[in-house]
Amino acid sequence: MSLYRPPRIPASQITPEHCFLARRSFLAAAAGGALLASGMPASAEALKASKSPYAVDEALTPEKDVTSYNNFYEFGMGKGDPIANSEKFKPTPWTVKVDGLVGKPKEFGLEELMALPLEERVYRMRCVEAWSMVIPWIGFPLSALLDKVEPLGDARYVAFETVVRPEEMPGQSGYFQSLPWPYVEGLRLDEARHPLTILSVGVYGKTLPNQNGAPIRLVVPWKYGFKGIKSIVKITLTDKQPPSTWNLAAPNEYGFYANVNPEVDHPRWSQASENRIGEGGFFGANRRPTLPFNGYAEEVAGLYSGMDLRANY
Ligand SMILES: Nc1nc2c(c(=O)[nH]1)N[C@H]1C(S)=C(S)[C@@H](COP(=O)(O)O)O[C@H]1N2
Ligand SMILES: [Mo]
Repeated sequence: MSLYRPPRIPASQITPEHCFLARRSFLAAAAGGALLASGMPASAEALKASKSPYAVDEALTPEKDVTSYNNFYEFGMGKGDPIANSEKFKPTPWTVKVDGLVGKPKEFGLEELMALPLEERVYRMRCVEAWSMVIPWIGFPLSALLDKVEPLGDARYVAFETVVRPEEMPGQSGYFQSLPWPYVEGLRLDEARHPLTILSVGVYGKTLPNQNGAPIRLVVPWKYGFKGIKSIVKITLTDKQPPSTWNLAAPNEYGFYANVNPEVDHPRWSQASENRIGEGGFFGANRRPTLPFNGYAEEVAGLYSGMDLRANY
């Protein structure tokens, strides 16, 4: 599925060093003004969605932060790069191929997926870089899509793949090349089928901006943000644990499970607390404790009973 090539930036540079670079380009973008004022591409469309009971009772992160402080290495490594460099990306037309160990493999047109009952889910999100946001995603449970293809009895994992379009994604070629492409991710089938796991097609009442993973991306709120693979073109049911990009790039730093766990530090920094983006003061005084499973332990801890979460990080 993915032809692994060693990343051209050393693992030691991936984080948190790139956070500093990122912050600089973010501040530069903010100084430019225009980008932040129009976080939404002209093509953003209003979406109808029912409110879901899955909603955290915390202040939403401002839309301008959700759409301008991003990780999407296909458009560059800085937090301000995705909004600055994704203008040429064309999220329509789009299809998602679902294949592998399923009874009814199928390539779904985006329209068919957007016609599924959409819900707004206000989720707490946390990046392994120790910042967090509260985001009103719009989407549908991944299980609704899996049901349509009828997974076979021996399917145990779900593999995901991002589109490869170097001509529209400057981070996938030349000087900005950083990770092996395509970006890939995976979940165990029971994680994929959990009702909190959604495919998102919108945020803040509109279709997804390119920088947030248009037209369709994964959202798994109890895992570090890097599990939330963007601009998905392929979903494959398998009987083997699939590769995941950050685990390939730096296996000692990023595990397959990537559950938010304040007790298991990243080898180079603590995971015990986090900065909530947008709450005044950048990486300032607004540190809060990080919760086990990002606050979703009641719903998902049972998925991991009996597992050593220090070994399976
Ligand atoms: N294809 C792809 N998906 C990706 C990434 C990426 O670089 N490429 N970055 C991940 C990381 S590290 C994070 S924190 C989230 C960020 O999602 P957001 O920018 O919508 O907040 O996307 C994840 N999905
Ligand atoms: Mo991340």
